[in-house]
Amino acid sequence: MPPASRSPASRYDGTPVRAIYMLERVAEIVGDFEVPGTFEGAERIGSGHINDTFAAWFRTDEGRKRILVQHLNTEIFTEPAGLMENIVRVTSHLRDKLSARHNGDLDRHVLRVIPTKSGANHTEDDYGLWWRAYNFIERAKTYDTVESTELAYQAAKAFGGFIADLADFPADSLIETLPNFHNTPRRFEHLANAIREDSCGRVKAAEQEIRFALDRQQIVSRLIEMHERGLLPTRVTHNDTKLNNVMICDDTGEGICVIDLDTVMPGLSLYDFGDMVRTATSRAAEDEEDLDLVEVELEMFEALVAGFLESAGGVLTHEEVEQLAFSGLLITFEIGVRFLTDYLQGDPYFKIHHPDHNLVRARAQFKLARSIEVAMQEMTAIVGRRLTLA
Ligand code: ADP
Ligand code: GN1
Ligand code: MG
Repeated sequence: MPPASRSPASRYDGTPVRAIYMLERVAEIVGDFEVPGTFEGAERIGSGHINDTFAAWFRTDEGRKRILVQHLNTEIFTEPAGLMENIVRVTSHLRDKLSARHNGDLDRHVLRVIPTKSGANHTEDDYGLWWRAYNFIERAKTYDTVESTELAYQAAKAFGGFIADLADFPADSLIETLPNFHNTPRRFEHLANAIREDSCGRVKAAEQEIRFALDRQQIVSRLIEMHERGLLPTRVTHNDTKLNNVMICDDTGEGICVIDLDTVMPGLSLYDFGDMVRTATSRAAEDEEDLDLVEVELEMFEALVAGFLESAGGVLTHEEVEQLAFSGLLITFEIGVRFLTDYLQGDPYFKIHHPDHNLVRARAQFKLARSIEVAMQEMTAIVGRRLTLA
């Protein structure tokens, strides 16, 4: 029996031994939750780098029903109780906001934590792993890569709506589930330490990427400094707004529900916009090896700006809007730095599918960052035009 989430196999997501092991755990814990019928089976879904996500289905009098069951990685999220409390409070706030506007099925628009039979918001299995369950959003899916400007627009509108709906939520009442999550200067320091230590002897293989990163120290502090000077407000933000963290409706193509709420905490709106630029301006995958395919598309960027301002424009300040283009560069660079650091340290954090995976991911982020640098004037002009229109 492999040990829990940090067995050597665990970093290679999808290995047969881990897949079977985790499915066994799902079958073991699913009955702890308020489930809709008789458990029939489960399958792993999604392509997240941190948690383990499963669809579990049940036989009921009205046919088959699914719920979402997820293992929360408590080696990364070391305060799981506070994290779940954050999610329960934020989703209930969103639900109140939505119910004032929608007559439709709220369960398609906001996550609902399914309680256990004893009323808790999670359960622990015999090995101490944390599990939670959510309503399953049917007739909708996530996209790992952006296929159209419409998709970019819809995703940005949904993430912008998330910020707008939480603008009146007291940010300081949430715990910081991962302190300094988007502290880019600190991420940069971690990289410098990993290079100095070279604990896995990988520095040599990553020389080019290291040089690219070290050459850009001058960009890392801009947003944090603006925040410290009071120019950018603290908000309740999502902090992990990659494209595949929003469910897109199969029928309408609309971004209907923001998911993956573990990192919802006080932050800057620009972190959220920046990660959309990273994941939804190039059609290439996050781990694309053909770097010629990794390139910012200005039409996608324009669609992101339009969608984000459509829903969040009413709450954003002038300074926030002015930094939209820069935020794309910063967050793309920051996530590249994190992938590179993880590679140098022997992949302790992100799940990987092959030994060089984090290096490949870092390379693609840096190529995209470079292409954003080149396009920065045009991107700034796109935002400027929107500002003039407003
Ligand atoms: P991770 O933190 O590992 O990225 P996510 O919460 O993003 O985990 O879930 C992984 C994937 O599972 C998502 O990209 C999405 O495709 C699917 N998923 C997550 N939550 C739901 C849900 N409530 N209903 C339907 N699918 C979901
Ligand atoms: C992780 O959990 P997931 O796959 O949605 C990571 C993000 C990174 C992203 C890169 C808690 O997101 O910060 O931007 O990978 N989440 C955490 O794809 O570290
Ligand atoms: Mg996710």
